[in-house]
Amino acid sequence: MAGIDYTERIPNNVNLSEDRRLQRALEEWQPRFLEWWKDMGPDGFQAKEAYLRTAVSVDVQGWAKFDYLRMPEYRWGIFLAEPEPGRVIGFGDHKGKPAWQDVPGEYRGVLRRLIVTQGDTEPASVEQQRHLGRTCPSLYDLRNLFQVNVEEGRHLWAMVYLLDAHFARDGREESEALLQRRSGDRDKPRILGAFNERTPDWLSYYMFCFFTDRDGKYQLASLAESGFDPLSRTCRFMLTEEAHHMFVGETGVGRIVQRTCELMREHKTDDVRKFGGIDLATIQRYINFHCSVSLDLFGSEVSTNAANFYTMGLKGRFEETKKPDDHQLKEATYPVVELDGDRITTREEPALVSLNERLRDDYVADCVRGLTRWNETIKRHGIDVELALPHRGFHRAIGSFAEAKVSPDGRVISEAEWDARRRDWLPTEEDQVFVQSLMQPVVEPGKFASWIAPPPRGINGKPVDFEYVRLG
Ligand code: BYC
Repeated sequence: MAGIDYTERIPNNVNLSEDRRLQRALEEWQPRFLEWWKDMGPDGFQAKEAYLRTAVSVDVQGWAKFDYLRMPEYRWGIFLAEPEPGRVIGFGDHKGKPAWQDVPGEYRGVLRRLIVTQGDTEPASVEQQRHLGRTCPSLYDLRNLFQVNVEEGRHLWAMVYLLDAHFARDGREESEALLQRRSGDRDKPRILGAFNERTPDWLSYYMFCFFTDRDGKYQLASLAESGFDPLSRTCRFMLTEEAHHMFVGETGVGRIVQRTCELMREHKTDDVRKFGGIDLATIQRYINFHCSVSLDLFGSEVSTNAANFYTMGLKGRFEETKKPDDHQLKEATYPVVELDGDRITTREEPALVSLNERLRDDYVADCVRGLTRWNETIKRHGIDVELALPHRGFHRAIGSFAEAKVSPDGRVISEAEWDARRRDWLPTEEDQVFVQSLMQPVVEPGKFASWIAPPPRGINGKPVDFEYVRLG
């Protein structure tokens, strides 16, 4: 098992003690990170003990241990997946050459930008979720929120390590700036749109974990293919932690759907609001919102940036090495759904500039799998409603659809129709006020809020009524 050195101030498996310069840079950054965590991390719970998992190895078997700890004492550290001996670059112009252990000089700016964009999302999500603890639907859910938060903190460390280790002074400045930007701040916002949206309630939180963390999975998987080996190894290990975040999202929404169905059956009505549940129509509007802002995170359908990242060997496709083609894509084409006046058409575009769309397609297929499971729950209750993903052109702010108004079922519509129907499609102020009204904390072990079903099992073999966070 590849161990992590916990005797260091910064646990790591990168021999930090042998690199004095890097050690100094990270040790200078660490107190500022902790200050940021105290200011912007989970509000009101810094002194409470939570039952959290901490990475202790990068081996897939037995990589984490569970224990009670206070979040500021979490051992944030630097863990890279084990190196693959003889790894070569898998795609683009440098395909077949040895993977880079140092930043290739000509790609320095582009690579730094990619790492900073990835890094910026991590603290952003912690900031977005800062106030949720106070309205937790159970101790089980509270613990899961904190687990996700500390791991996003560690993912920030992962990117800061790359910046400090490989980009000298520029890297240190970027590391500092990652702690300066703030989600939703008008003057110093986070870089990508979805990370400046609010996450004011737990329905939004679970939607965020389902849709937005899943963008994280696909972006990290593409960066895990990178020819820059330290980035690849870092992202490979981050994906291990990321899987739990999507579990939290999928099961969180799934449990809300289940509770709604139970209330619908019990009271023989669609209108479960008066019984303390969230009606399926509201859940659908939240899906429409979170799905559309997350689709924006993939960038434009046709993107020379994406083509360049690939040709340079910096960012591959999802499961690049498993694809049976030439991994250069100079002649290939890819079908891209585009806006053509007031119609939506599919056009063959050069594959290289279509890489964002291709990744978005992989992502959508993965989202559909989750939705299918929620719909199975609805069906099991004998209810004739299906939740659906909105059309990819719906409510977009990035890419060709940003210019148009598109209905969730994929029709290009007039501004007037959009204005008239918008309330049916996106969460309304009333929806938000209603959902907010349900957000009353439930903190007795084993008890759950009225609007969410308990999970079938607890964490790490513990029972559902385990005291996941000690509030006493
Ligand atoms: N918002 O050719 P374009 C995660 C900018 S989530 C604002 O369309 P490109 C996590 C773009 O930067 C994963 N701006 O797109 C989840 C560019 O600006 P410049 C995060 C946007 O460059 C939950 C211009 O528009 N990781 O880990 O091919 C919790 C034209 O760009 C947006 C990454 O994103 C937007 N939505 O692709 C915690 C991976 N979209 O250069 C964590 C790294 C585009 O003209 N990033 N723009 O000034 C990338 O690979 C790429 O930057 C993007 C954009 C895929 C985001």
